[in-house]
Amino acid sequence: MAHDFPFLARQFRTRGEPTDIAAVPVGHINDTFLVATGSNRYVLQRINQIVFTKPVEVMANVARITGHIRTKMETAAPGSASRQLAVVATKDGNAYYQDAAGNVWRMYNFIENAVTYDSLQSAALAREAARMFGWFQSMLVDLPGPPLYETIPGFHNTPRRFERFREVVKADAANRAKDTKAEIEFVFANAAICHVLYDLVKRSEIPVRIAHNDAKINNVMFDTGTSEGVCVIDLDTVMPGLSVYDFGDLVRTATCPAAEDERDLSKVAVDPQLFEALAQGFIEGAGPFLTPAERQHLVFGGLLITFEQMIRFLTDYLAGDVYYKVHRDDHNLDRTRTQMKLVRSILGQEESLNRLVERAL
Ligand code: GN1
Ligand code: MG
Repeated sequence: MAHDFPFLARQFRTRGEPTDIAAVPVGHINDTFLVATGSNRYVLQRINQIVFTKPVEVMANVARITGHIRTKMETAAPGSASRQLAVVATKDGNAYYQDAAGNVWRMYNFIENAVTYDSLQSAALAREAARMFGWFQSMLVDLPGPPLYETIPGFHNTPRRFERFREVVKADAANRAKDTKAEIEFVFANAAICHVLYDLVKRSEIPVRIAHNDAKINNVMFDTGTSEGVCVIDLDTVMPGLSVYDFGDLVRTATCPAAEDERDLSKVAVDPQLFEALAQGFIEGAGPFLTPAERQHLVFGGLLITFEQMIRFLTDYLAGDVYYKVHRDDHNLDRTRTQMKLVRSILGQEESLNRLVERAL
């Protein structure tokens, strides 16, 4: 589908007229474009409405979150406030533009002199990334007003994800179950992982707060000069969640230098040094408000989120690649296998990783 990008870019209150627009091939969900106006750059995104069925609620959340963080930063660290994400309004003053075909577009400021990484090898960066996600949660503990919308209902409801997995295996719509027997068996054998945090929430033994819920390593930006964390991005799933989900997503994406879709599984394992740096950084950022139950479940958060991600990739593979963007044959299967390997790696080191958390505390 061809979009009229010059027209779309002109709907927003940019400084200067848009001159260049280029696609940026990032993310598994939304479509992202870079808009330049000569003096300034912006990020234009089309929200994936199959995934986010209520984009208006997404943008209502995003406007509240970015506004709150900016306001706090203006007092706490004025120099950094302008390097936080901000929604660029449309010329009509809205947080998004809906085109004639119903697509929902939004624009952010582009954060200059900052980079993201898809994976890490540096303990210093791992520590800084985790500190940033802890900081991000801490910024939102006092968000005023009603709870944020649940932009994807049941996003980390792992028991429900498991039930859906079970149905998809049964239906086997793409006739792929025969090629993934080992992976399917692994999910069934480890199904008990799915219920642990869910049950703690039900018994009110672990607090539901505002979490990022997609705390992948590539959703934090670092300054190109100092390597310090600048801001947290990709805010569509910021909503009620558990603190340890975010730590868990960092364990999943920042403790192993291999890519999420690496085919050589010998490269896929949790590196305890990177893990220790993560634990230190997260405790530095979020430590002041973490409850004992949250502290005790940091490693488990890594296990849960990685296992959930394995289930999600395998579910999508079995369903015929309907959710995640895929760029090659069996892409979701390759992703499934890296996650499975990581789950094994966490299970194999659970005790020693827990000791590293205790040491960091
Ligand atoms: C998706 O688009 P991206 O890469 O930031 C997904 C996450 C997954 C991740 C796996 C809304 O995030 O939940 O963990 O892929 N986002 C959504 O890499 O489903
Ligand atoms: Mg992202």
